[in-house]
Amino acid sequence: MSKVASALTIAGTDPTGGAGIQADLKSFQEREVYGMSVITSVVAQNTLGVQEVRHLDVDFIEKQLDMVLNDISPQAIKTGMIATVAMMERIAQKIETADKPYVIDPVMVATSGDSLMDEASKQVIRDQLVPLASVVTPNIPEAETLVDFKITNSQMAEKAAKVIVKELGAAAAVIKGGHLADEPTDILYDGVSFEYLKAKRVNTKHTHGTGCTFSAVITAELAKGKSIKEAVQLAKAFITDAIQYPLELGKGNGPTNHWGHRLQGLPYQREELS
Ligand code: PXL
Repeated sequence: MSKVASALTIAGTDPTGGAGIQADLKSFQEREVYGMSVITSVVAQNTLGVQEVRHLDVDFIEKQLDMVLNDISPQAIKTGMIATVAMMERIAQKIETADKPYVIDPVMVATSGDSLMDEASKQVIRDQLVPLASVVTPNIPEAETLVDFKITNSQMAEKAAKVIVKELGAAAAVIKGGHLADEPTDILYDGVSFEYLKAKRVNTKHTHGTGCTFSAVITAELAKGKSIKEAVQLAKAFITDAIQYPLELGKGNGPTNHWGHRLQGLPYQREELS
């Protein structure tokens, strides 16, 4: 048995490397977790926006999943962009069978404002994927879609997290506060208590792929056996550093800095599975 933790991301691509599969793999690597990936859609995009999306055939997505899961069993799985109902249903079956810690980034719209999901998929993510999740990581607009009410303050965000856990069936939810007016405080609810994860707002336009990176770090930490609370706390520190040390790349909303935490000295330990 390998002593290295591994994690699998099931998501779309970003050829400019800041979001999607590419961000996930970079984040896994930074946390010393062996990264694997199954591609759902190939996205022609850059830091300015999305130009075109090609969805892979559902049978072929399943084939990729089988090739990974029949060979190297990940300790945790995350999903990002899953654009269609057919993809979601097939992927949900595989995740249920795999029975591993599972993080959903319920990707609906890119940082650029471009939609990354069919309308009908929004119901399926709520009904079929969220109940399987260890952690769901919506931003405010995504949480609003999942719970079907407006979120304008932290009380509403707490209520949304509670609905996602108690009614929709996830083990935990983190509502990301980046879209709220003041401090970007995230709210974690694990079915028992709330935890407020605070950070100072950084004045930058380089936030492309923040959601992908944050949820990938949570996945990596769960793969190493960390608790949900520890994993989310570490991911918050990681993404704050990734935003704080921008790379100044691209003509639009540039990528975050996946090695920002090295500049900051975030606790970085080699983990071994027992
Ligand atoms: O962060 C959301 C996201 C997910 N997946 C892909 C993306 C983006 C945002 O740009 O491009 C492929």
